[in-house]
Amino acid sequence: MSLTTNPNVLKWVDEMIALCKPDKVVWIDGSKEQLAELTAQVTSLPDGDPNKMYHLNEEKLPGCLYHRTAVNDVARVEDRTFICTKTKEEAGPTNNWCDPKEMYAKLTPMYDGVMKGQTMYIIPYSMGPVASPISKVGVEITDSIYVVLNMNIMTRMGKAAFDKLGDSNDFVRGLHSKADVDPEKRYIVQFPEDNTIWSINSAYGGNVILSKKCFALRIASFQGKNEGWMAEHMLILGVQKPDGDTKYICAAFPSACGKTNLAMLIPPEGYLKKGYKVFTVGDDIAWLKPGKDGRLYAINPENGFFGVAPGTNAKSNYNALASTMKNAIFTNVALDNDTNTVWWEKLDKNPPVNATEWKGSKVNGPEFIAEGNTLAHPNSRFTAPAENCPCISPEFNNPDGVPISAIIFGGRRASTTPLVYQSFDWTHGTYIGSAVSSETTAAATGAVGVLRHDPMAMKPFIGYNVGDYWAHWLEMGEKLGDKAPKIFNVNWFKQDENGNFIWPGFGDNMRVLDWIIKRCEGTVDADETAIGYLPKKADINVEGIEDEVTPEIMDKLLAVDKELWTKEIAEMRRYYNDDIKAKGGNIPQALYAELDRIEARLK
Ligand code: OXD
Ligand code: MN
Repeated sequence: MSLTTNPNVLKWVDEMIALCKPDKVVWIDGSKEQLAELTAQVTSLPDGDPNKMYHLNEEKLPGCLYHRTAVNDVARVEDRTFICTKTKEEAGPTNNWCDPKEMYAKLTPMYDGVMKGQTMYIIPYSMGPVASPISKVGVEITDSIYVVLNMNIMTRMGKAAFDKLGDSNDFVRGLHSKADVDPEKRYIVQFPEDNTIWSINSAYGGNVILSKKCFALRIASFQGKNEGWMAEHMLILGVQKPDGDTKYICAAFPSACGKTNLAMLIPPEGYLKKGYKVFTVGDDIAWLKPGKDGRLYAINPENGFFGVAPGTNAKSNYNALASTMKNAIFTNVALDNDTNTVWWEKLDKNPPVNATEWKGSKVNGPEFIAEGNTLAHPNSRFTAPAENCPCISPEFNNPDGVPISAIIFGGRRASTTPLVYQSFDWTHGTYIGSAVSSETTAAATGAVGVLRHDPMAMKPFIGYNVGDYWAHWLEMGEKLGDKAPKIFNVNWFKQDENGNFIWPGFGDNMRVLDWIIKRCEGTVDADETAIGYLPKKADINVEGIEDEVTPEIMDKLLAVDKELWTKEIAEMRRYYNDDIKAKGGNIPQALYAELDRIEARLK
């Protein structure tokens, strides 16, 4: 029985049923009983079935499930991701584009009868608290129970989303089929003008949890441009100061640069003693809209964390690890067969001897690693409910969101970029966002360790022309005026001549947040340099880490090397001209003017 009488939903669902021809259709109401039934089904599949999920140790990991995807289906596939706007210009130089008619014509035969013999699940969900005016509704159709169970963690899933929608046509239509999981026929396609997403031949999270990158970033960024708000690849955190006041900060870093770690940071001892606390509102995506008081407010549209497992441990991110301890899903990590628990690289120093590695072979963990293998895939993931997080913000479900004081950009940069600096104003901050670049990691397929431009950490996620996206940023700044958040840039990854990281990072990043907050409050001075405002050396609190971060190291961390920056600016001009403008991106004149100004100051 359908869960809604919304004629727009029913019409679309009927069309998709006619296309995919499932044997059975199940509307997902989000009830405990239905989820238990689906869990029972998927865990009772025989070993070797590609859809199989496994229960884990009920005492140690209650309610947790384990799954392995196909070995060629382990990450987002940017080369097979398309933005299908009417014209190529609208999609711009950072996206693969195809004419929507052509793309529908190509994919329709692939979906034709694809669910024969199978069940179609229809998942209504809300992105953001159901009661929030900033939230939006999506419906995902899928043939995968794994997707249903992930969507249950990552979104507010179930009938309440249809109640929110009423009879409106403003919902995002997502269609997913695993099909044959054939990488040659894998497509992740956004049709922003139709509020539609089609994903086929993948069963990996980032390609199939359509609420996440496809809706909450690609489609939502397009909607935001048209409706006067912003969808950004940003964590949201709150720092509660000893006086009880909480300042909220958003930060955009490219994939796998530690957004989840920063979002869940535990302040160093000295700060804890003084009474500082950090609260997580979101770890990956922020939807930002001006509020009634003219300030910028953020909600986290998601309801869970889809985090990279390797590297997560009690020290690097205690709160993330704690979030995975119940009702979580683990994908492509390793199993400890003695305890029926999970393991991944850097979880601890004791890889299981009786292990199953991420591809499914039984191995001796320590020996397997000694032979140069990893037990977990480098992009293996946990899907964990936000409510599990020990430091989840009391404002997490606030329909109005939280007021943002600062926006931080950053990336992995071995040199050039100092630990932290502040933009002169919003326009300069927009330039800084456009200049985000990072050494690549394993979150997407492709070479690892190569420097790539990733404007606002949104390169794979901007649902329209990047030049227009920058123009939208500038417009938002104008609208916000002097109520706009202050914009900063950070780099936790600076290295010395021997390739060692010179900033301790993790919880110690609190020391940088402290400076940022003081700048927002106007209680600390700064040095004006060619690239922006830099901290005076004594203003980054190093109490407790003086041995590690000596004054000489601090000099290095805060250095603005003229030669390197002259090269950086030349590279940015090349990037603007060759990679963006020459390929159809309309770069706002104001950004070129920023480039000119930095260049002049460097001279
Ligand atoms: C993610 C990503 O999964 O950015 O969050 O790749
Ligand atoms: Mn991300």
